[in-house]
Amino acid sequence: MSDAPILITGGAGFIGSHLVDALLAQGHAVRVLDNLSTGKRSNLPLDNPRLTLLEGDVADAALVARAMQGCRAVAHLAAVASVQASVDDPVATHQSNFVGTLNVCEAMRTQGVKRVLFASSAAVYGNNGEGAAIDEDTAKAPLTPYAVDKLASEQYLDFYRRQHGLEPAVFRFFNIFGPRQDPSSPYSGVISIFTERAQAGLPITVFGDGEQTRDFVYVGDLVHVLLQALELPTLAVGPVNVGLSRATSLNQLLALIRQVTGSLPEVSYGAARAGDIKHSRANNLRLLERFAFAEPTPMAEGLARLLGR
Ligand code: NAD
Ligand code: UD2
Repeated sequence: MSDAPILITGGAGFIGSHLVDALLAQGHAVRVLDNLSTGKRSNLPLDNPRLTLLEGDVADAALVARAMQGCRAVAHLAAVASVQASVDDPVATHQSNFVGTLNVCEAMRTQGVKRVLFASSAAVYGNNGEGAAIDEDTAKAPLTPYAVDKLASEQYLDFYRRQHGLEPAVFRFFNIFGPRQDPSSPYSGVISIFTERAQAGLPITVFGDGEQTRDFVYVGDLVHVLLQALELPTLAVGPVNVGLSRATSLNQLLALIRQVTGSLPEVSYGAARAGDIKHSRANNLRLLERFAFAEPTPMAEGLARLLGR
């Protein structure tokens, strides 16, 4: 195994820190670049000598170049993950969500690093494909600055592939859940909000009738795919949806939380969120073609891990 580290931008965050754990467990050296805006030191095993944390911003080109030195691959996960933050302040989030990607590409080009994983989002499809299983060729409709920056990042990565031989593995995540997902904003992932409130005995609000569905993926199953993308000798070109192609409604989710915890606090139903997508589900045939994907973690089991049961 090469001793050259793998750089993980955003490695102190929810998804990044699970990837860090998995890589360290495999014996790899890992370098994290994170500005700790939503990520936390406590998400990282900082006493592990194979892990280095560089605190700083992916918008800082010189710092990204320094972080890249001697690395053998990159997982570029750093971004302001809140869509609402991008709507409120497109200029600031663009620095993280787009300029950061460009800095990663440039640092890779100048230092000859080839392999990069990129965390894109189902947000690039907007409302297109709603109701059907969305495949990667579904027309793109980025409706927010967040989605525009993700799609533009994908396209820049493809430019660097064609022009400079980068090997990007672009993943469009659907709804990822698991331990360490931050529940603190109203726009945080619904599972992190519902489970935190269920544990605290606080009332839960469902926006709409609860019959809207999402394609929830346990973070450990995503990490299993990311690990493969770092190691495969060759990568097929083109983005890959990360979803299970399974629809779970919020009402089903609440029933599962009740099953795992034994009880539920008061649940009320309010107005649906403006612009909320009713049904979001991935066509994941490309994922299954390109990566080994064992039977996914059942929702109840993922919830039990999240709830520490
Ligand atoms: P997260 O907020 O926990 O992780 C993002 C990390 O990036 C944090 O540690 C944060 O401190 C860091 N970061 C943000 N801006 C930075 C900057 N300018 N410089 C350096 N570090 C910076 O969120 P997450 O859910 O773990 O998201 C990881 C990636 O996956 C993001 O790119 C996000 O857009 C994408 N994604 C997540 C989901 C999901 O369901 N969680 C869905 C689609 C896409
Ligand atoms: C996800 C992403 C978003 C964007 C979008 C693209 C997350 C956190 N959000 O939004 O970044 O990529 O997909 O399609 O991954 N809800 C409640 N009560 C609450 C919170 C949420 O009822 O307290 C509802 C919400 O109205 C929605 C569902 O739960 O119908 C899921 O909400 P979400 O914010 O977890 O995710 P989503 O799919 O809207």
